[in-house]
Amino acid sequence: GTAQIGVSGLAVMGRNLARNFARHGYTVALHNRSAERTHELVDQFGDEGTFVPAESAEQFVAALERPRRLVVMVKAGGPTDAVIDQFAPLLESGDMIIDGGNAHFADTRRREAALREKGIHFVGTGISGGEEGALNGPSIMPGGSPESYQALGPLLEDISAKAADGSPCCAHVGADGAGHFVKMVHNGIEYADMQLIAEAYDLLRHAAGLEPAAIADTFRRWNTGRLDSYLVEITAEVLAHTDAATGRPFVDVVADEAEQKGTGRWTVQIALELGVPVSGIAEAVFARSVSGHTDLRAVGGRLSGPGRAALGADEAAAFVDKIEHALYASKVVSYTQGFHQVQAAGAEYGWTLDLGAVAGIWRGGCIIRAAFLDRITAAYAKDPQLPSLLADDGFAAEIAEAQDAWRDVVATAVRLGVPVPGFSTALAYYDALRAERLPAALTQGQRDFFGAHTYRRVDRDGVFHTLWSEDRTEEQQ
Ligand code: NBP
Repeated sequence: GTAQIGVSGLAVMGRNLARNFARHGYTVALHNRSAERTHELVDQFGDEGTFVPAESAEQFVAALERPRRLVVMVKAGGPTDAVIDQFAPLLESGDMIIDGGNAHFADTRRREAALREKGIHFVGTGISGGEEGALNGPSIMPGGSPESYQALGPLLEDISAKAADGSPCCAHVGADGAGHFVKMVHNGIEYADMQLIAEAYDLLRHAAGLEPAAIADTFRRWNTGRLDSYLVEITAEVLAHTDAATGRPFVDVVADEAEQKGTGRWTVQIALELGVPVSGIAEAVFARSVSGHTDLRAVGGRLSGPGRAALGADEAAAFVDKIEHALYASKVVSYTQGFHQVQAAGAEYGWTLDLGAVAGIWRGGCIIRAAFLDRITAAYAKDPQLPSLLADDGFAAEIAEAQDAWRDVVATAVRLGVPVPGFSTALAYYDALRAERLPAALTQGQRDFFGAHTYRRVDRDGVFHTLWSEDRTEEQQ
């Protein structure tokens, strides 16, 4: 075969990835379960590069140069297994299957182990950026073996987004499911970022008393500073938009029930299993869930609130700047938690991860792209063993500077009855890390009392139990 790469699964994502490869000068073999999509692609976009359409799996595999590189871009779950089962018997040792779908990393680990026995490299790859990114440059997070990256990396880096400094938003993340894991955490962080921005909007509107157009201007201004990011940019666009049918602000005619496809939920489920506190992402998932419970929210009419008016004009102007501090500090905390989760997964699954490189991959092409990610890369470059992003001097100093405003924003929100689960959980996490003593000591005492679960002491090594129902002497276990 002559094709350097093949794409099987030519719905929106696969079609655009295939075109992206072709536009970069690669010969691309094409395959889809139903051949119409294959023909459609060649009919519509055949002049963008060199395509080799295949009617069958056998033809597709034969069209590829060896070692073969097959990108699978089908619906995640059963369809991915079906396609693997179809191709695997036709492949040889050293060939590579790249799964660019939104697979659960545990499925990727299972598939990688099974194919490794046959000498086939299975490269679970997180791809972010939607349709537009697939065509013009996505953020690419490949897992799998380092050897496979040797053969695959140059092609993927070619078609990936480029950061402001020109470097590709693609790097080998780690073995087996590491790429899909990091993609999942990316989506969890995306949920948290969106929730924090939503809380800032809610306070700008209901505490500072601004209208959507003025709030759009505020986000536009923030987007020129340390909050410079794709999500803040589109927030301004959405808030500035007027509904054509009613002439009202668009944000006021949209039903206030947020939906989700599930990757945020996965992030939280796995964080619970790993024992990693990703409270910002969890609150973001729960906030969407609360918004969707119309039955619960109907009860709200009977629940009393503080009955406070918004802030006065003088106070409001200063409060706007404080919200920027609260948003930034909370964002630093949610990234801290997300990176902790990636780091913990690395230890659990034996991945060698470069956390600074992970931040680097997200600088372009994906939803959470932001100037701020350079700072994270720099923090890990300075100290690859950083136990937490909050241990970085730069971030610690910025939060120290922001914290008075942050506390004031949370306190004001609480006083006015505006829900800020993201801002407040981030602050609680920060204060918990700072605390010299946590009430967990009391929790341990209770656990020992009712369940003889034992405790450790601050002054001596060992495990202890107090005979609570007897004479309350202490036994060393
Ligand atoms: P879909 O997720 O809608 O899947 C459609 C493709 O899967 C078609 O090519 C279809 O073939 C094929 N397919 C199905 Br369904 N069942 C199959 C089976 N049993 N055997 C073989 N092929 C089968 O496509 P998409 O929206 O382009 O997404 C592709 C992947 O990319 C998904 O995993 C998705 O989650 C992910 N995605 C990522 C992003 C992002 O931003 N990263 C965005 C959107 C999607 P047919 O044409 O014959 O029906």
